[in-house]
Amino acid sequence: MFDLLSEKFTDIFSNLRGYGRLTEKHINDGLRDVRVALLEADVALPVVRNFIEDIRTRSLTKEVLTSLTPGQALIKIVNEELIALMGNNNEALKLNTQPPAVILLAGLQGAGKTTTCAKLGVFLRERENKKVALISCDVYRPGAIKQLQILAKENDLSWLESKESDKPSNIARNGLTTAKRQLFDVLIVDSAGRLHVDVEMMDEIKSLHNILNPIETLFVIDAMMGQDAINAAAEFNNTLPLTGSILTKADSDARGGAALTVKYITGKPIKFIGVGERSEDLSLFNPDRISSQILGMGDVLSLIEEVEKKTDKEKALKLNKKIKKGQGFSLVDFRDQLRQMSSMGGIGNIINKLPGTQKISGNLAAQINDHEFTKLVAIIDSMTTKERFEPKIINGSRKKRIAAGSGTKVQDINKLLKQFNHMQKMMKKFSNKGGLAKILKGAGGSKPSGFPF
Ligand SMILES: Nc1nc2c(ncn2[C@@H]2O[C@H](COP(=O)(O)OP(=O)(O)OP(=O)(O)O)[C@@H](O)[C@H]2O)c(=O)[nH]1
Ligand SMILES: [Mg+2]
Repeated sequence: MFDLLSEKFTDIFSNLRGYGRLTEKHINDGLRDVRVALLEADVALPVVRNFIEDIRTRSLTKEVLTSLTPGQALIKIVNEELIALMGNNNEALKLNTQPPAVILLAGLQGAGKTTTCAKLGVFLRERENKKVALISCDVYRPGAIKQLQILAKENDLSWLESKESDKPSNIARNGLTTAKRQLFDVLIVDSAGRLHVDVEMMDEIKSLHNILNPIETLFVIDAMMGQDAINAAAEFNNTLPLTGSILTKADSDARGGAALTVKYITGKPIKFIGVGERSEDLSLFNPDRISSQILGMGDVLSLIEEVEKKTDKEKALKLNKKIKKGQGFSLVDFRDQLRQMSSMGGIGNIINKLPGTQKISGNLAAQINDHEFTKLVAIIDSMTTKERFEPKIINGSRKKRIAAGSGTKVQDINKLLKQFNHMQKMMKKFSNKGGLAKILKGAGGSKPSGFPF
């Protein structure tokens, strides 16, 4: 996702960071590159123009030009402007109405409407505890109704019957009555794919909207379709009182233009983002997270969440206490941390999410593969308890014994002890501040300062 922009932005900013002081020329050159990158990513021209001008105005101030870290100051501005462009915060679905709250999905053919109906159904059931029903008004594409029925069944969602021989307006009317009678909280309505230039079909969706009076009317937009989808968004927005969009197939799109353009064109926020074909592949659209990804800051937020989720809180607390008490960070603690990192999908996974590492992650991940983890754990396993708590007693002959026991070489033992020493120092420094999650939060360079590797 957003790989193209992320790569370009990383390059542009690493160039700018190279200057001690930024001049007006540096900024203008940088902005020219940003402009090209955005256009290549399929961001609509008026959006690009405004965006660049806003950034230019804000960056040519004394504050940025005389800043000691002008590159950082500029990134901060770009980050803020990107977030504003996408709508600042995630806008939740509004379902606060007399039930059933109707959600109508509309969009071009193949955009992902039917798939998204099921994803939304699962999301609302799991996250909001809603009793959800799905219904299809797509009587045009053979098999479309069946497709929704199968998805409903697979996901254990209620499906209200509709027939290809029936009129969409009838289906809508009857569906609404049934959903009311059966006390569903939410009714998600799938509609046929249509071209925005097809007057008859656009009239049809308008009349479906009138019948259903949905509280949410969402435009489903395929991230891969680029400019065409953007033009369609404008037309759908003219026809229907859209309340937002859902961006699909973001997992397969490297450019990200739609994410940056839709809000500007329709004035309505993107509420969700589809990131795969499975029913659980739907996330809330968070402008700040998307911006971090685009700026090559990695998906630090989700990494922190992951660390917090996976880190054994009790062990971490115990460790913190112990270090505070002056008992120090032992090789046993180190082994625990290694195992935890391993359970988070290995160092490759962690590094991928760290700031500025997208470009090098392939290399790094290969160098520090998970084999390395296993090796380090094996070495610690081969030590005696005394050695684990007092590594300074590990002399030459002990090293030979440990190496033989763990199937490694004496150099490996030396390397581990060095890494451990480093880690121990870092731990001392950070133990008062909350452990690994905090170390990662503070990461600003190409690798977290607390990593021993
Ligand atoms: N990779 C990926 N594929 C998706 C996503 N959403 C939908 N798809 C795929 O896109 C294709 C079309 O999805 P549908 O849900 O049938 O699209 P639709 O808008 O209902 O299509 P019509 O009813 O024919 O207009 C299917 O193969 C889906 O699996 C997504 O977020 N990521
Ligand atoms: Mg469909």
